[in-house]
Amino acid sequence: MRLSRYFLPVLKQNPSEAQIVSHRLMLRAGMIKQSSAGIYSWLPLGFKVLKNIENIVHEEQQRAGHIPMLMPTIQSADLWRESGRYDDYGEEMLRITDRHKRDMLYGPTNEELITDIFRSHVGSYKDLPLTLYHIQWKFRDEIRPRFGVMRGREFYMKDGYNFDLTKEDALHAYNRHLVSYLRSYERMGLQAIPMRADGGPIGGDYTHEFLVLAETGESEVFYDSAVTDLSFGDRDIDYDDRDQCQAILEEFTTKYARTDETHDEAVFNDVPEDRRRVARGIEVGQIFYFGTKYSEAMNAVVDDGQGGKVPVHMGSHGIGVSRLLGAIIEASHDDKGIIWPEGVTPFHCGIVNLKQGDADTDAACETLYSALTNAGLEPLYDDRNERAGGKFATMDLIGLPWRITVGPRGLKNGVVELTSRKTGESVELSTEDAVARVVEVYANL
Ligand code: P5A
Repeated sequence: MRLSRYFLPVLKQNPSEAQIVSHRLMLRAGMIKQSSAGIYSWLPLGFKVLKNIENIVHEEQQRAGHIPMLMPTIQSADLWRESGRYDDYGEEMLRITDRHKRDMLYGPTNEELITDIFRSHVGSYKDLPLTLYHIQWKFRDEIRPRFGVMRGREFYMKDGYNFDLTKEDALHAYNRHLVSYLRSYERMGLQAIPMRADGGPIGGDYTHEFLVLAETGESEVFYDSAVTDLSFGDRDIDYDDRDQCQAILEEFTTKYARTDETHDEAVFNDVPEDRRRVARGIEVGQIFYFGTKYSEAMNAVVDDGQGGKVPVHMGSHGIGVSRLLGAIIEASHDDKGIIWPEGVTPFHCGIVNLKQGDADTDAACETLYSALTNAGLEPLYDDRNERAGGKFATMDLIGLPWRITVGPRGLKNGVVELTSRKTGESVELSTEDAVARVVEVYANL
């Protein structure tokens, strides 16, 4: 993409409404624009990152054997009356009446809708196990939407639902989700720690939240600092291997890590004192096992192969896709702007032409642009007639992990400059070597 033809409405001033750095930087970098409280338009740069995050989630869910689909945002109130949650959900639910005076709602989550789909089409244990998921907009009429996309009213969520014959099978589904979530967050450059939590309006008492540690996080968390040494890394996972998935769950959840809802001071005090931490975190996902809560209420039963009919065991599993943009920025920025992890960056590499209109720098930039594009990467070429300082400031603000700077002086010596956004380190290389270096970085992801 050439910046002269893109739509990147960066702000020079710090927007006064933004209280935390991620919100401020998303506004300044022209990623989002508020349309009303807690509801945002996703401008091109923000939309690109949102899609990158969504792609990682899709890939990892399908790797785990979970099946993508799409359900609507607007749901009928009748299903929610069946489960009993229509009244329970309270003012967070946005209720709508259609022209025929039917009660509708903008879905805050989809347990009812998916259970209805399941009971309409599945009647036998032979069709289990089954895990369906979608990535779709949700609406929760939060009393205090704040921090930009972090606590929105309209937000983008991946929600998956497992249907199993037995509790044991459903717990394996739970473990598969935990493993696939750990992989997903790491691909986004994040450490998200699973912590014992509370079921809230979704239900069940076996649930973990995934938290990214950050001072601006809304949740208070208590943990053994040894959990921060754990990393998922590059492992071969067989998602059908129950023992392997169970072992990973134990590896990541045995040490003390809980949100304030489930915190138990007596148990916490068993952690060696120098490892006890009280901090704040951003909840980027949550997994639940709630057994037969919805299947009993909504009569989602299967024939069990022994002449009986039994309600299925279920769980639901969510990732806050739009919230993740905020969480990643909270975890990765400096005073100049965002520092995108390579896994989610909107463009792979920036190209800065220090002397637009100079035949040699223009030609070198064009060469770089096509070489990177031909290698399957997306460069962002700042080809505007702007001062170098302004171009650098924009690149730093929008946080591309790599920048290639092209100027007449370097070209005389046959070099361009390759700079890492994260470390600030620069090296002088030939154009070919600069391209090769960037290509190699992304090939190793
Ligand atoms: C699990 C999937 C559920 O709704 N039902 C379907 C279950 N879980 S949850 O924890 O309530 O939400 C899942 C994730 O969505 C994100 N999230 C939000 N993001 C932005 N703004 C909000 N107002 C908001 N509310 C929830 C969180 O990341 C949460 O973990």
